[in-house]
Amino acid sequence: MKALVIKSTGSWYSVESEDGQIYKCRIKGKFRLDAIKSTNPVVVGDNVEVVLDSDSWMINKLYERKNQIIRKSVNLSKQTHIIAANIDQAILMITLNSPVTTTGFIDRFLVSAKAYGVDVVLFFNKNDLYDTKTLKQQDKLIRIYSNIGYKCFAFSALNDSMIGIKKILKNKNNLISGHSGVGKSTLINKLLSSDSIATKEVSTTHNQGQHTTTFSELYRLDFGGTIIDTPGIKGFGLVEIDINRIGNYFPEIFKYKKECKFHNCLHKNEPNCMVKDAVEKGLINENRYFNYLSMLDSEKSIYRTKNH
Ligand SMILES: Nc1nc2c(ncn2[C@@H]2O[C@H](COP(=O)(O)OP(=O)(O)O)[C@@H](O)[C@H]2O)c(=O)[nH]1
Ligand SMILES: [Mg+2]
Ligand SMILES: [Zn+2]
Repeated sequence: MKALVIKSTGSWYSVESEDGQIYKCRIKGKFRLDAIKSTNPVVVGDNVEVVLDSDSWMINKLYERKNQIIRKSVNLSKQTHIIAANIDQAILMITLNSPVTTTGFIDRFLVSAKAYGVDVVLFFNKNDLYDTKTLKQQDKLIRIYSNIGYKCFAFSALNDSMIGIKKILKNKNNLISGHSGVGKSTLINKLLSSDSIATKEVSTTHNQGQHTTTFSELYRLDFGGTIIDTPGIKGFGLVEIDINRIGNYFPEIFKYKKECKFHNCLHKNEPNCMVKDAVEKGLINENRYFNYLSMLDSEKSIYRTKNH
């Protein structure tokens, strides 16, 4: 029977069959050995085949993934942790304050998503809390990110109707990320119809004192599509990235770099750099450029450089 993995604790997997039944499963031992080098061979968003093995359900086949989002390994071991699979769109939830989301964090998230080929939509939440000055600051950010092609939405998950938001999420497999406390669970609760099983699960999680769990969880949207909550994950990181490619993942740097004198220009101090030129002319946002430079520096030690 074909099913969708909606939750995983590492040893137990909740899967949903096509007729909406939920089963608790384990992985067949042999299958584990065949799996890729990862701490978790089967993840939320995976399509799997399950069979009844004596009296318990077992996952015995993993269907090919469209994509997978990997968390940067914390230690230096080669093992990776896969956050979710088969994602159409990533939502980054941002709050200007309570808590603060920095542009450094946003830009790192956007770079990672671009590298995975996953589109990102920016949700600016908690607009009911902001004073005029903060709203202006938010407008400025929205202008910067809209200008380089990202869809941005500002709202209050607590007070606003979610009609526009539903259109964005509809019929897609969405992953929602962002700092703890920005309102991800609040939004998901509001999106789920009150009679769905998932709502109960969300509110149970919620009642546990908003503790961040380590596991992603998938919810089916009754208007079409799914949304994966990624609690405790501060954005996703890349396991490996070529330092020369970081600029490609900033759309505005990508646009100007073709005219740089050197094809391998890193847009730091090289002569005739059209990216730096565009920054000076105000065509590229200075703050985004600084975030790019700081990624170059900090990533050097983390990301392996190829061809060097
Ligand atoms: N004022 C205000 N509070 C919100 C809004 N959205 C969420 N919150 C509150 O922010 C806190 C954290 O929300 P939660 O959904 O648990 O955040 P998560 O960690 O991202 O899942 C809760 O107390 C929510 O009630 C909003 O739009 N406005
Ligand atoms: Mg939450
Ligand atoms: Zn350059």
